[in-house]
Amino acid sequence: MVQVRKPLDGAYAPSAAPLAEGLAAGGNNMREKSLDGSVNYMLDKTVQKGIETVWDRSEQHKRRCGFGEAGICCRHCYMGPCRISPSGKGPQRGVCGATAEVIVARNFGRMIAAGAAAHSDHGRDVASALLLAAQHPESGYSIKDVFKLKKVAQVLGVPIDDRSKEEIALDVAKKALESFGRQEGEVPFISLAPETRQGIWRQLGIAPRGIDREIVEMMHRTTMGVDQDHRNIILHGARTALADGWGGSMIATELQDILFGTPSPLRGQVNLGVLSETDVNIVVHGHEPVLSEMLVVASNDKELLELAKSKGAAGINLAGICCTANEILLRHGLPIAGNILQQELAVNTGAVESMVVDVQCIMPSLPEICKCHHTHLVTTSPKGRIPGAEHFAFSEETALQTAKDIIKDAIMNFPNREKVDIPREKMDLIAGFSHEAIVYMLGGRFRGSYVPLNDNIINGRIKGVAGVVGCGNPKVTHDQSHVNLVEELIANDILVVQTGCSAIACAKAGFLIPEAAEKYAGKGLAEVCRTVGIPPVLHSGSCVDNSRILIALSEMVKIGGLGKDISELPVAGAAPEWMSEKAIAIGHYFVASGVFTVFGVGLPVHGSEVFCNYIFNELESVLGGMWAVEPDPGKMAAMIIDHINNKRKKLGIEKAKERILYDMEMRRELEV
Ligand code: SF4
Ligand code: MSK
Repeated sequence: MVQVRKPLDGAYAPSAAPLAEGLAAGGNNMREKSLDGSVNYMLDKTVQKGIETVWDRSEQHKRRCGFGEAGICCRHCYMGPCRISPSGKGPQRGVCGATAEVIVARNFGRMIAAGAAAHSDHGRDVASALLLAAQHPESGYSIKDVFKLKKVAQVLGVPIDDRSKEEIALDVAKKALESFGRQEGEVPFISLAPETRQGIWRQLGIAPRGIDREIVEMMHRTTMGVDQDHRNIILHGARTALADGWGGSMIATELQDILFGTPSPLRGQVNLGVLSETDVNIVVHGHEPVLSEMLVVASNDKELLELAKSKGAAGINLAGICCTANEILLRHGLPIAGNILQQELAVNTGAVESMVVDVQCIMPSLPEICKCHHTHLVTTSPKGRIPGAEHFAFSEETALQTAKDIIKDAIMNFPNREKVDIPREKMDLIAGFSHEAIVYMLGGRFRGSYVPLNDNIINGRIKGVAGVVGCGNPKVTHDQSHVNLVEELIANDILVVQTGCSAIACAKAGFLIPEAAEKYAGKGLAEVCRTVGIPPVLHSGSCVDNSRILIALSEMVKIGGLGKDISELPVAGAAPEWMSEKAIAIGHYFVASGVFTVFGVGLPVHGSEVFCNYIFNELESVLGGMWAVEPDPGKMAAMIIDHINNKRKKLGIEKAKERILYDMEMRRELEV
């Protein structure tokens, strides 16, 4: 049985004198809203000022629609909307005759399609930027990682020979773009999966053909009166999700690495305390690094730095929120101001001259919050306009000039600052653990491989690997499930790989520094971390970078010793505070790749027992992976640890094998 320990304490010291003031001013007890002292501090301040945040609105919605939460309402046609009575006393079918399991499956399928569309449209934009870099190297975009370019070219079947990097990149970009509209065949990156896994997909007929095709087909199948078998819908859900994980998201990650550099470990800082009292603060927020990379370049422009000084600022401080933050952290070590639920609070510090947003996870409340301060809200994508924001139309062709214009606008806004109140909390971190960086850390430049990881899993120092990812959700205490779950896993010798807002939560808790191994990890994991020089929690990037985890799992299988398929590995996935449709797409491509995947908060599926039984039980015999849901992080940790122990048992490695130090005599015997 697993020993579940008490929740982490002491990771966050509340800011000086914040809470008492807020409570005295009539604020409710905000401390429980977040595990993070800086969040509680800012929430108290916002209550005093009467500014509404996501937590207030969540409270207003606390009597949520039970049909929606259980996934049993349908408005796919106007004979409805229909809802199934969970008590059995009301209607058990929609007007068209749809059962609860069909309604739940269709809703779940559409969430997968929406999430896959978001990641994949991101990938499409990156492919367009690579095309531009290949055709117009003077555009400001260039090819930074030629090694990776050649590696990706091989996967896509693009000849390398003695061609220039631009010629290769042109074909790589075209091939990547073809993957979206492809009608037949297979998305090329699935060839990176273990052969056994590819075989399972082909046998089930779910190897994704084209990214757009699978998403469109999911929308078609789930419209009124088409696919009426929940199993069949979820199998196509697997095909759609795989088109995301092994398609759109992988294109985004791999091509971003080519354009902007493959991440390697670097230092950074995280939390609201990274905002500067003396610099012009520009916060980038959203998901696509295509613009933020140009903002990084422009923020070092001498003329703009001079302009900032002429306006009374010490310099320009570029920081991030959410996944754009993860992108610029991983490649430039730029600071992260917080995860999704901190976006409004960053503005509420009064220290942000400009919040520059692109796409995804941007709260529509931002214009109202910005109006309470001097902050300019800047939209940049034609896909994401917000009334009340200034729009700086971004295109790949004029990216650098647009970036300069945005920074100039922020600088000119600096003298309009009034009262500034920045919480002091910030934490050091190490990030940048791309698949390539992990290989290098484990074995060096010439002997790099996953062999040492597999060896340490086999000898039991590391029990297994867990990917802990995903969002924040005001329905649960901010950051708590991420932090408690990860704390428990590393204490039980499970190496944790992270992306997205979950990585930011654990970075704030101090898990992403090598010293965390001694403080929080089990003996075996700590020993490996000490030897290799890594933290027990590896930050691998943004949401699309979950594709890095897929590649890492495939490499573990290919190295050998841990079975022939991802489903045999002692690994698991988790999204403890998820909220986005994108998380459902990620969860399902992990499941479809053979990974046991647990979500916190809840899942909109409980209105159908038949459906629950399918995804929580039966699916494992079909795909090798399955879903689970558990809101309690301690119990979630116990489920993951039990699952990993079971996999170890099946592999025959349940008992830790002690390291043998060979003497000369033993070596000679080995050589005979
Ligand atoms: Fe109701 Fe069926 Fe129409 Fe859905 S598709 S709204 S269940 S009639
Ligand atoms: S940003 S998708 S809240 S992880 Fe990728 Fe965070 Fe979830 Fe958005």
